[in-house]
Amino acid sequence: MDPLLVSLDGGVLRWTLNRPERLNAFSLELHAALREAMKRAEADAAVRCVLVTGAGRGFCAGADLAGRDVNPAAPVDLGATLESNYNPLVLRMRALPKPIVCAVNGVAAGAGANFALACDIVLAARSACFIQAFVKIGLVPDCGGSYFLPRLAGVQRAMALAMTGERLSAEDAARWGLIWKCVEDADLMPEAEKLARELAAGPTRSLGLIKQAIYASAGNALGAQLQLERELQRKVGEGEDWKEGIAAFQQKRKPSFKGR
Ligand code: LHQ
Repeated sequence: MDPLLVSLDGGVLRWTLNRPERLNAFSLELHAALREAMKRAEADAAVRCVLVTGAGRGFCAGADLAGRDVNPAAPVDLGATLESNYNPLVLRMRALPKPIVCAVNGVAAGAGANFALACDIVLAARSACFIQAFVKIGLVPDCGGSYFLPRLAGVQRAMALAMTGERLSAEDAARWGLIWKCVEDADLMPEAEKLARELAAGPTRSLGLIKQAIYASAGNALGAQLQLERELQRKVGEGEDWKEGIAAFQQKRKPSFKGR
């Protein structure tokens, strides 16, 4: 079975994590498929938004723990898989100059929870939940969790989530600002698809630079951020979509952005 289903429709590249019998846990094959899918998202101009979700009842249960040798003869370097798989994935997601929408359809645990938080706009079904499961097996948060959590939810909530591994409901995740919205289960895919389609029809250059600006703010002082805004506004000003945006406003019609 393909560990990742990939399809392109209306500018939306859909990634469906597809190992439902393991709650879509990350295997090496899934990582390899995500690398390919990311390559396509980066290179194909027809892709103007990515939509990520999971097959079956779970979103993603983190690293696949099933086949792990717990008594290996040689010492194991757990950092190696981060270096070769998770870290490049998260960095490429953040650097992709196109929006990534995540529809969390069920439990998101360990690296699965933080993979969701690495996306740009996250919606979750009411029955979904987020678990920083690492501590339960004697690990530390990875896949960006120790970066995203304190920034999204504050240090205190991040610390308690990471130290207890307590399950956070989708509703609380939305209330705490970890995610954009919690919606009824039946509404998750229609809402996420609607949002992804709208973004795919949006001014792609502008969306990519919005992403750059918002993420850069975490490491910038106000002065540097204002300079960045000036640079980014210059860049979008070299494209076509802003002209269409203003023309459409003046002509009282909907803009037809080309993503250029
Ligand atoms: C799974 C998994 C799974 C395989 C459920 N693997 N099969 C790790 C290691 C090294 C270096 C770098 O980074 C990392 C990153 C990490 O992500 S560490 C954290 C790994 N994830 C976890 O610790 C979560 C483990 N899973 C759970 O705690 C539970 O399954 C949750 C809370 C996610 C869901 O619970 P339930 O809804 O009760 O489902 P379940 O436990 O019955 O799982 C359903 C099936 O999925 C079951 O298989 P089975 O054959 O018995 O039906 C599980 O074994 C399998 N599964 N997670 N990570």
